[in-house]
Amino acid sequence: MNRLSGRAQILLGVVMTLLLTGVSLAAVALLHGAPGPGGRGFPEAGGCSIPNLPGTVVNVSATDMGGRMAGGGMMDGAMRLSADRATVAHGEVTFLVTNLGRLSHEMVILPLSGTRAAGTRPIGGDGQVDEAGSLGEASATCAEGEGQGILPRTASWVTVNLPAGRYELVCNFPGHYQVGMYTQLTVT
Ligand SMILES: [Cu+2]
Repeated sequence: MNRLSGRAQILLGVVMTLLLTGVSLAAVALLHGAPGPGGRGFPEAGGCSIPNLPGTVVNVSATDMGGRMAGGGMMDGAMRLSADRATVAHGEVTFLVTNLGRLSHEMVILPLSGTRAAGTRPIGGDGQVDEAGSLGEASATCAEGEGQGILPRTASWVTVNLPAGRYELVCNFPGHYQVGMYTQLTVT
């Protein structure tokens, strides 16, 4: 191989690499830019393809500070679960939970009895709260319902029939509830 054809080959290699990079970037842009059939999810839901979601859709987002420790423990408020509304009409409701954090999370729907306020459930030795009375959960990656957790930058969803009442949406990964992963939802 002479020097010229060697250089030509290198040049061809560079051009091909640039071309392939361009194609990949365009494909990624298409995947991220195109709204799913439901079109109601956060764009940060990553590569998850979200189906048409039935009923009233409540968008829930999970955030964290990347598991950063402060003073040997996690600060209160270091992780959050927030919904785009505080009240919703009773009936068919779909929760679309998007994980914007850097750790895995989930969302469990628990009833709030009596006058109990969100965030005041007793926490067990395992760092979790009792899930008795759960109406459903979204804890699968890019899928509906129960799973092993919602990986960062992905989403999970669950459709439930909610009677009127007070509810608390919680993340029951060990330790997460006690540092702020809960929010109240009133069903009218
Ligand atoms: Cu969590």
